[in-house]
Amino acid sequence: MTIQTIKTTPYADQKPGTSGLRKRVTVYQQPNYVENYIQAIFDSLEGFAGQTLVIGGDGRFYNDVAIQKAIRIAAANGFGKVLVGQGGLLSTPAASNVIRHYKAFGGLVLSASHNPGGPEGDFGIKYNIGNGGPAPEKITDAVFARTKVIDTYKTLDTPDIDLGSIGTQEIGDMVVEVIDPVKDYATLMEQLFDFGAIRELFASGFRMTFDAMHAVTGPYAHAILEGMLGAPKGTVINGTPSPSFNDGHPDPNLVYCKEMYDLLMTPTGPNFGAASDGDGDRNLIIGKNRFVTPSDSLALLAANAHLAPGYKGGIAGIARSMPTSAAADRVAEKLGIEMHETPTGWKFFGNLLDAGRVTICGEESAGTGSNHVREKDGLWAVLLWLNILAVRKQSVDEIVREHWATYGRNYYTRHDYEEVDSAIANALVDDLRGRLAGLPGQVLQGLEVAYADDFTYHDPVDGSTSAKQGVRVGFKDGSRIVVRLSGTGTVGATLRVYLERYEPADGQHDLETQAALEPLIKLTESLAGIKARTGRSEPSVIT
Ligand code: VG1
Ligand code: CO
Repeated sequence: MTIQTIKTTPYADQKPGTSGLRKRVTVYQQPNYVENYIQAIFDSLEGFAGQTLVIGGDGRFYNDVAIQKAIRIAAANGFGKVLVGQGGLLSTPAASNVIRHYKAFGGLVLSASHNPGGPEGDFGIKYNIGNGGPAPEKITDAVFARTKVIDTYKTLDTPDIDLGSIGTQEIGDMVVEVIDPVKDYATLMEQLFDFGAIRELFASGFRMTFDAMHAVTGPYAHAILEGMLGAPKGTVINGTPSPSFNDGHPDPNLVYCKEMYDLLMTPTGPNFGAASDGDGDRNLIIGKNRFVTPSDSLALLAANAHLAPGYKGGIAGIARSMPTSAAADRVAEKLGIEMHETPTGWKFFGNLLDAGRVTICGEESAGTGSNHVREKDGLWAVLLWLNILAVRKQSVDEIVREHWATYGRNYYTRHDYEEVDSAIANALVDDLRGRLAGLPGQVLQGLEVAYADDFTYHDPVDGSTSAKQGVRVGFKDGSRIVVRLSGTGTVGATLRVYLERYEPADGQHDLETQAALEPLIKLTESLAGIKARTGRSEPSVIT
């Protein structure tokens, strides 16, 4: 079989964002769009000849087409082997595990995560390195530079590979092995958690609902929760992956999981509700009468991780993205362990995890994970919660309240303004940036500004610097406003406003979140003029 070298012309818009290259499917369907991007990735890497590449995706529309292209390009570029999930499926954390477990050179994760799918929806490609985590900026910058000048790509002229059955095939000089997408991941979970205790919990009548949102976690949740852990059939809902996510929005938040939230607020509902996103790396946690914010969940998981066998020796440290609330910081302080604040996106946690400086990481955007892989992991978070509930024999609400009574409560919300005109959004953030220097010391609506800056991260492991990661204004009382633009949207700009206010351990823990944050909401408007500039009367999504 001969390797073909095909002439191509560059696209100007292949700049990877917070988590890979996300675009409308119609953009990806342009001639050579996928080929250019994958070839640009390979052109930016060295030393993969004869090595293994992992490929898998969340099963969304165009997954099947892009995987076939990726396999051919990998073969033509000299990879020795491709490991691909059966049916082209691998959740993002499972892909990370497969890369690590089989010591692959890296992997391609095909997903646009929580963005809608289908022919009119979004698609995405992300490259992960040998530690199983998203490529660091050094690589994504090199890939973008390469996409701007690429003029050829390599491929093979072969029929499509059958991804339906497990086993080994050959294409050119490369081996393609189709693997069970769930097995290795389930084994890893069994090592980390006390499955016996969780089985007993279900056997005792504890009931949960897990919403897989018609996305990739369905097969994982069926196998682990209903299979290995004995949860009753029907515990997992929407558990069959669909290329369009059943025309839904696979984002596990209170907007798209409203029905489950309502169910958990009724006396006859289950004890526990959880959901995961399109590619299986996010989690939503709701106990009976208690929604747990992702920032609180990070703090709670860190404080209780030692109850699970995989973390019984304690945790080395915690990392959170900058916009995530400081709730976890208080846990780290009490445990006397390292605490790190990184820019948004999982790629910034990789170095800290590899260096053994942190064990648990999290983001306010419903992402939590640990050193077991190098991605955030939705089902992992659900299983750690279950393990904690099984050991503590308390309800989610009781555990949350005890936590606040110990550490205080960080009231927290995020307001998103989606599909804002990019020029308006950029000007808004630029103007805010321009005024930061004058803010410290000023008293705004009764709150004194302690600091105001645009977050710059200095990676303590490799010494790299990432600037302009979000505007933050902190106040003397611990309150904070953060404003940044999303790096995962595909249309216009998404403006994210993150608001936080601290109430001490003996303070008021029962306020309604939006009411508790109302003064900060007003203050943000007077500082940034979002409503006036965007013409929006309210956020598109409040989480
Ligand atoms: C968002 C979240 C961020 C998360 C990223 C990828 O990025 O804020 O915390 O890591 O999505 O998650 P942004 O740039 O849009 O704010 V996923 O589950 O979409 O891979
Ligand atoms: Co995701």
